Amino acid sequence: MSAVEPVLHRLWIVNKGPVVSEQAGKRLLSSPGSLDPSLLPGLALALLACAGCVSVVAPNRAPPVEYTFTVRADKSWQNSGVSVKAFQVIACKAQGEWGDAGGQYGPDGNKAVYKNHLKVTAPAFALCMKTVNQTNSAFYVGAQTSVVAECGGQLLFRSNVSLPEKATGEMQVFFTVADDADHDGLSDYDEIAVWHTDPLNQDTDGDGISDRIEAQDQLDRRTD
Ligand SMILES: [Ca+2]
Ligand SMILES: [Ca+2]
Ligand SMILES: [Ca+2]
Repeated sequence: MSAVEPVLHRLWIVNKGPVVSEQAGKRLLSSPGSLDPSLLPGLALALLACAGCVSVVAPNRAPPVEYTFTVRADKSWQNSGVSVKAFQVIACKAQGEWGDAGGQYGPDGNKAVYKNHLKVTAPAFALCMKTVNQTNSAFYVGAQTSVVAECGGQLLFRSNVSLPEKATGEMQVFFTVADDADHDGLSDYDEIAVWHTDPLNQDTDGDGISDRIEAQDQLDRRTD
């Protein structure tokens, strides 16, 4: 499979990081030509440091490493062995199938039956993810998603609520873990390489709508 694409799932799990605005903006991102990226880092550093809203760190411009993990049809959380830090962006794609005589389910699970599990409402048997230190919440991954880590720890995967006894099959999960210096929910690499936004500014164009919301809006328009 090709590298994980920097896409945001339509069922984006609530980003608990500090974003500038959660309002449903409908403006497109500024065109790349409207920004001079070479001028932004210094100005953004100063503004953000004065505001005290984010720690000032250099953005990571390297493409993130892609990991692969196989999730068994199993009732337990399974440890991928990959660690994340709080506020890192985890982008996932998954494929495969598990089930039994009652049905076969891909990563998006049984969309006819939604279940609540660890504060996540997702299709039964859908693929879910959390860190080992998350005790009361998880993320719905499905076939594709991008989420912000709530806390640090190794990444665990399993189905949303228990699969039936004797279920078989497996899911292949392909994922990346990338830094997000400004905590806006877009990775440094994606901001630089894909969205042409400032990795040190949560609201590059200063319109009160965060870079992540504007990126999501662009994706929504592409898929409508
Ligand atoms: Ca960012
Ligand atoms: Ca940004
Ligand atoms: Ca904006």
